[in-house]
Amino acid sequence: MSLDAFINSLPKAELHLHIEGSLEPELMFELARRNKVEIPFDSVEAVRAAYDFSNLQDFLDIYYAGANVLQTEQDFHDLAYAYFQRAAADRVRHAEIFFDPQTHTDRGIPFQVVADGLLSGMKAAEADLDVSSQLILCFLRHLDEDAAFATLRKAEPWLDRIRGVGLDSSEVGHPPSKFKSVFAAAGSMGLKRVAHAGEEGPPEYVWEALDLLKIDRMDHGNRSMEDPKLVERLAKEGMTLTVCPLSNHKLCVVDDLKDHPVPEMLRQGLHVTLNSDDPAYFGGYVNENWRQLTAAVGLTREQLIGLAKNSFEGSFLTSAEKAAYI
Ligand code: ES4
Ligand code: ZN
Repeated sequence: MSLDAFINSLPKAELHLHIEGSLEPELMFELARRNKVEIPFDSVEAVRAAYDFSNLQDFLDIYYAGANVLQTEQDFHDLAYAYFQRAAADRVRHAEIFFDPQTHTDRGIPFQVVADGLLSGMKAAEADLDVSSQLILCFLRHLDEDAAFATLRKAEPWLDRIRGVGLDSSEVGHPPSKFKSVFAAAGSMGLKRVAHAGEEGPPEYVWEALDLLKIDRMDHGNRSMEDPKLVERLAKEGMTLTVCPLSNHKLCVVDDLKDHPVPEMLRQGLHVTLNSDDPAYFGGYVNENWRQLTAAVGLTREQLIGLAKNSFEGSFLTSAEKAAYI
């Protein structure tokens, strides 16, 4: 079996996926038409051509603009279902997906529309495609902690259907410490905690995510590699890192995929998983991330099996549920 076929055949979980980042240009146009929303592009090709980023903020500006076409519960259902169809084709058996409620509530879309639409798409995907999933509510870190608390309050009626909270958006200048209290509140409500850290931000932000936010899983974490003591801590704790190779390349976190830190992370005993982040914007779904990274750095089949195992181990499934996959 070719290496590509081997990657395709491996059952896997996806643990770092922004559902708004799976909005393909074709669906963006369809929703713009359906909802009579203006978008600043003439064609699907023009949208794709605009996806040329030199850093995280460049991308975020376009990503938040794209999300404007999402208006109704049906739109959020369709967005989620389209992602799960692509994921199922990549043999994703379980996905823990991020959503950014503030991106929608701040433009007048009720939390209920977003949450119920996504949950309905997730339920349909589980029934039709046999992909299980959980929701992770992300706070936008460029906004203040009061806004995060207001979002957590809005989410209260849905907390039995939300697995955890996360932290995303512009990292530099918005350290994890800014969200210490809201993460403590979320933890006391029984929610899991994850945070983007060390994508563009320094190793200090990763320390803060561990010590102040008390995260259960680390999103990205690339810049941890600059601090040997931090790497030792992450390895000792068995902390799962949700790494996103094509995202890192598109956002210039790494200049060349050949220089991606995954091989060094594995050598140093880190629990790495491979994920697609915002697949509609970064050029590929999960298997494309696995394939391109493997071609660039030369991962072995044994390493690929380890990465697939890590994806289930690092998930928020119960031990019994994990045992069914691993
Ligand atoms: C994101 Cl790649 C990335 N980093 C931080 N926040 C995000 N939101 C969506 N994609
Ligand atoms: Zn992300």
